[in-house]
Amino acid sequence: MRVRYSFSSRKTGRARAEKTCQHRKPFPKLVLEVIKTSDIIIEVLDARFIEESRNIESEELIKNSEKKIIFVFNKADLADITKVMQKIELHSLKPYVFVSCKRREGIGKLRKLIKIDVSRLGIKGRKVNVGVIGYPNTGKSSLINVLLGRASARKAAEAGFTKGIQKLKLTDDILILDTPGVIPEEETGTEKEKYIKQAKIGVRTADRAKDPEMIVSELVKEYPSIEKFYNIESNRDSEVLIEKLGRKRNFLIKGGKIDVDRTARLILKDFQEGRIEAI
Ligand SMILES: Nc1nc2c(ncn2[C@@H]2O[C@H](COP(=O)(O)OP(=O)(O)OP(=O)(O)O)[C@@H](O)[C@H]2O)c(=O)[nH]1
Ligand SMILES: [Mg+2]
Repeated sequence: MRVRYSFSSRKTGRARAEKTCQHRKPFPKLVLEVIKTSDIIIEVLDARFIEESRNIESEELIKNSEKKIIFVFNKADLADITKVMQKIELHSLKPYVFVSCKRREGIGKLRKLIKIDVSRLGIKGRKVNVGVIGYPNTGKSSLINVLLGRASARKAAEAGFTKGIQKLKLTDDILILDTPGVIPEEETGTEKEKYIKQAKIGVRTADRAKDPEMIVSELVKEYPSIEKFYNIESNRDSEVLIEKLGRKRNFLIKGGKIDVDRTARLILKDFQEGRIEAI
């Protein structure tokens, strides 16, 4: 099956990169190259949206090439792990580890999982390559920086930040590969469902989102936590919520009307950055 990918555009640095291939390559060439080059692959998922942030196509490519895969559920500081474990069957995603790059939690366990795989592979005479893949904005570069204990992989709140493959030295024997976030075009769901899902993960951040009002209207239906967060009663009607919140924040345009776009983007930003509980 030919898999086509799309990706957003951000700039990334390449500080301390041992070897870089910074020029853009079309997907899936880049994904295939990462999988081909890597002995072990870490798929970084958003702990709040584990199923939604999985790249099934990439997982299949990895499985078919008989490479090891480790699942990292990042941004665990934003998720209620007990609820996540009740909601999702994690058995098929072993080995996995909940990580918070922000709080530097789960890193020791991840290091152990990498070491177990490295010693099982028993590669001699060359470095072991560990590729890090995942949707844009899941925290791949942040994870690498925490693993390395220094800011080497460039990260940013803006999705699509990393471009090209960046190779960094994890230990004398292990190289870690930072890659740009990838959205498979073969994602399931309607265009609208895909768009909402990507908005949740933050593939396109609030400042760049198209139609933030539509996204917010869907999020408000799904997450009562949004109303609670702003302490506004709106009966899950986003128009009412935006109107009341805009007025509260004094987000006004000419004629004293509410700046609907600005208010919707604020809600989306608070949601994407985890200030609002997503479960
Ligand atoms: N709360 C929280 N935020 C995180 C965590 N890890 C990363 N982030 C934030 O998520 C955003 C994206 O981080 P990056 O490391 O640039 O993500 P990436 O997957 O490399 O993104 P691309 O290169 O665009 O694919 C940044 O604002 C990070 O600060 C975490 O564990 N918790
Ligand atoms: Mg990155």
